[in-house]
Amino acid sequence: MAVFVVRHQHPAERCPAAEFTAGAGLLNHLSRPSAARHGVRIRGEAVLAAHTLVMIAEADGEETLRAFLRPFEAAGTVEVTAASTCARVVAGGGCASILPAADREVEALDPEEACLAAIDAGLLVRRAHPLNCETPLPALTGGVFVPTARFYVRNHFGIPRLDPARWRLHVGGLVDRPLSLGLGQLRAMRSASLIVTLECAGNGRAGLEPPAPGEQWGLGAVSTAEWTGVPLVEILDRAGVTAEAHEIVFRGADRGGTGETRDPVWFERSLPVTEAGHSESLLAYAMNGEPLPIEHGYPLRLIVPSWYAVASVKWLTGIEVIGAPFGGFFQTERYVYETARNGSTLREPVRLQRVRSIITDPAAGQDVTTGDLAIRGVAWSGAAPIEKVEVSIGGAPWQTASLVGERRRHSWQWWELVTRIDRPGRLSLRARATDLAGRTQPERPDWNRLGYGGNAVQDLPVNVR
Ligand SMILES: Nc1nc2c(c(=O)[nH]1)N[C@H]1C(S)=C(S)[C@@H](COP(=O)(O)O)O[C@H]1N2
Ligand SMILES: [Mo]
Repeated sequence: MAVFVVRHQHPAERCPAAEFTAGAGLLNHLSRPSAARHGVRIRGEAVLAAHTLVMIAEADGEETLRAFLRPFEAAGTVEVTAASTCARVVAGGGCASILPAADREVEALDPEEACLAAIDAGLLVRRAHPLNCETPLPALTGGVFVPTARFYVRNHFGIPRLDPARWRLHVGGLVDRPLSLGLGQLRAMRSASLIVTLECAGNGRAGLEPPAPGEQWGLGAVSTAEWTGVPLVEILDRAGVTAEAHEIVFRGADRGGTGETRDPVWFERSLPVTEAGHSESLLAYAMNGEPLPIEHGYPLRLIVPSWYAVASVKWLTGIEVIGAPFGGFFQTERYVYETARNGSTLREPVRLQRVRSIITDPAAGQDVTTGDLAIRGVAWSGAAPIEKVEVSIGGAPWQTASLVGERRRHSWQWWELVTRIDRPGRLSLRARATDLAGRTQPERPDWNRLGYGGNAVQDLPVNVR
């Protein structure tokens, strides 16, 4: 549907609204059912004093709308201007631009609709197209899992709309038995469920100084869900990985230009064979007990527990076993810690999630009162479960918080500290997690060119009254 602004004006002496039958007739004509019969949806209307009606309306084209507006043409003038919506121009990159031409081989969700649905669900949109949204921090601790509609969304391209009837997962390369599996076949296989925290390696990038390029994430590019699917090892066993195998490449159905490569690239990532063969990775078709939603990879995605979420390829269509290191764009040009040391550049791929805690309550800048104060949050680490979380209030020595709920290998742990605040003023709350492998959060982020893994201690200001 296209959006139009309509302007109708009539002479004061022939104002139809002043004549009761004509007025009522026009009202009926403008009613929702009547507009719908003409293929028109009226989004809003206003009448200006100078016998002018302004309307925002949707129709599949200008002709449809003009046909509907005929009674107004009879009463005066009608001006129709093609328009856009805020979501559409932001998704397209500005009022003057149109949306980038979609990759014709990949049918994708309408960027405007996807963006509006995310806003309606309460997500914080960081980029409208490709759609990138954070979970608001208070929603991180609302329930055992983050409700699916509020799970953060990270996309590099448009969101592919895959037809489950035609979709297949192809497994090939260095295997004894190439496979082509449909969704029904996968659902009939041995399944497993795991509670896994996904965190984007760029989470917290907005706090880096100097700034690093890429999505300017606050701290909400992290969420936890229960994922259900077929263990990856099951599929690899069926296919029979050969002795020459080195890495396993996972391909998503989404692709696009990068600005740095000549041709569009697929979203593809690899895992070392050793890792894939031992890990608890899942080929997930369900999230929080429901079919995977389209934004999160319908019909099938990889979940690599404890790794930064870039490894968890969505809209999976292919698994290819290769005999050499994979050189794809998202493997070697992105998701790499790049640091300058002694005149040369060190490059190390992003893998396990670094230890981190986030304060979810109170919120940054919130007013709190003197007396008892409960400070709560989540903490996780890819290397090992959380050992402790400490909190420092206004620069005072660290106090140990209590860990709440079950300790799970691949999911965050809730924590809580109830303390007293005696004096009013501006205070800084800080939380620091340490895992059972002895890793702890640094005071300052470990700066790297592309801004990954910045797990420095969060500094959260509150106003005590
Ligand atoms: N096919 C595909 N898979 C993908 C991505 C993508 O853009 N395309 N983004 C990755 C990154 S960087 C992250 S952080 C997670 C985000 O998963 P979510 O959107 O379900 O939260 O998906 C990963 N898998
Ligand atoms: Mo990410």
